[in-house]
Amino acid sequence: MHLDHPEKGQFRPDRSGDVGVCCGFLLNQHYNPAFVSLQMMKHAWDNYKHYAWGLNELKPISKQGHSSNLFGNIQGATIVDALDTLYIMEMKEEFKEAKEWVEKNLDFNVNAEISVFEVNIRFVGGLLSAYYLSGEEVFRKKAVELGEKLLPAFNTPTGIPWALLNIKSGIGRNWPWASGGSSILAEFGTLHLEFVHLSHLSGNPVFAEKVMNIRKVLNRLDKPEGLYPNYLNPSSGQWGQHHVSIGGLGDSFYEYLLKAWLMSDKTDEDGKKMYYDAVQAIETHLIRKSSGGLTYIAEWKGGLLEHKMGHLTCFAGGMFALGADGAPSDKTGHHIELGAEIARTCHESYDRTRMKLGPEAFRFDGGVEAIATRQNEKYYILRPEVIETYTYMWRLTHDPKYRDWGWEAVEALEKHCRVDGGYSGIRDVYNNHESHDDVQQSFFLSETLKYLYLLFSEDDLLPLEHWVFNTEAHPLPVLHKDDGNKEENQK
Ligand code: DMJ
Repeated sequence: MHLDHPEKGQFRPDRSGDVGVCCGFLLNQHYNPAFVSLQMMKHAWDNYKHYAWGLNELKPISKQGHSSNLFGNIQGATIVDALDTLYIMEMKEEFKEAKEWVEKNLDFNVNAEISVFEVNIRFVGGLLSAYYLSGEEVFRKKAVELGEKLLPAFNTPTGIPWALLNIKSGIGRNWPWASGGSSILAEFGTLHLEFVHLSHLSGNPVFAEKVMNIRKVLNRLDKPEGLYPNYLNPSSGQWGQHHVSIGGLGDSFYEYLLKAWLMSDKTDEDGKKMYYDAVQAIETHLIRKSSGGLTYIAEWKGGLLEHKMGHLTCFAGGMFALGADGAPSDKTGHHIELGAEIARTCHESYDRTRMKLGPEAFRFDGGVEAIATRQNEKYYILRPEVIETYTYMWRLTHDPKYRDWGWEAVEALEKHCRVDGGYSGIRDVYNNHESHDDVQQSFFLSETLKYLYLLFSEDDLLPLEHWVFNTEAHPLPVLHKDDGNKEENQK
């Protein structure tokens, strides 16, 4: 059976269709793509609720809860991560039950070592968005309470926070695998948006001060070739290994420089300069074109290039396009073009697999282009970055191919990832048969399905002039300067 191509034109969810026929393959003639994304959300949510309610994530094959040590014993990651998606999709009953769970059960008074980054982007970000969308005080209170719990992470000689923190004892440390005891660029560099909003909502400047200090430390340091290494020691204030990546370990640091500037209503000149300078260095040293004409972003290891691009790196297409508007005047079109080229490369990485879902990493060497060559890079764990880039590209260009590509991803997700008990990642996207990893990641609900829904909705649903999405796709409002936020934006 095959899914018909969706009719173009009306992309608001159409609730008049017969929902009952919507399972696995969506056979309803009256559907539209946004409605399909909503049905996917319903399937993911209903199964989580049925089999793993209150736990962090769902194992959709074994139909039980899945716990990740990223959140210590804080519970309910899927609920908090999904709150805003439920709200945006107008799943009112589900939002209500999620809110009640947060009120009664979300508890941060636990003896738990957590990842500061993961808890910030999923829990703080999820609560902040839920507050801004719904106006429900409980979300604001919980976000600020959790933000306060994270503050001891900054108790290091430089103020660069630890990666891991016990939120009861306040004792922090770094990942044992990180070069020279370093903190990770994409982790300490991905707190800015949420912490600025925590200050805004609590009236307590301490949150914004902590993240502005990270900026200061970074600005004092020499950068090799203008690039930011992934590792920085929080005690010595020196870089660790000179590895640079726009994918894992580096990615959202760059995203947050741009978005900090956008979220400040374009008053955060420092963030703006850091972003455009970094993009310049990335273009010079990391971006390459394959002989087959595909633009990719390589990884940099002490001056040598590894011609590999991660699925995570694919978010950069959307970032370049989003930043095009502020680029130096002769570069605006160029940044949009760069976004389009990265989107095309990432689409190729999907198209060149058997399942039409992208691998974790793909290479441009040894005679291949945009294909994973190592077995341990062939998996797909329901990640959002490629769909995220399609969504930005659609919003910023209205080229219909981005909706077509998004629809291809919907078909592939329905065919290979949807199982009775929810949605599962896949171990090898080049294989004929699915081997499921049995995890429904919380970011599938917060990001992948939200970006799909936005891709197929009108532009006035969370317009980009008024909202920035944190790296977990939680929308945060732009702090407009005419609302008296100027001072805060410049702290
Ligand atoms: C998400 O938690 C966030 O997007 C993060 O920035 C990177 N990884 C995952 C999704 O792939």
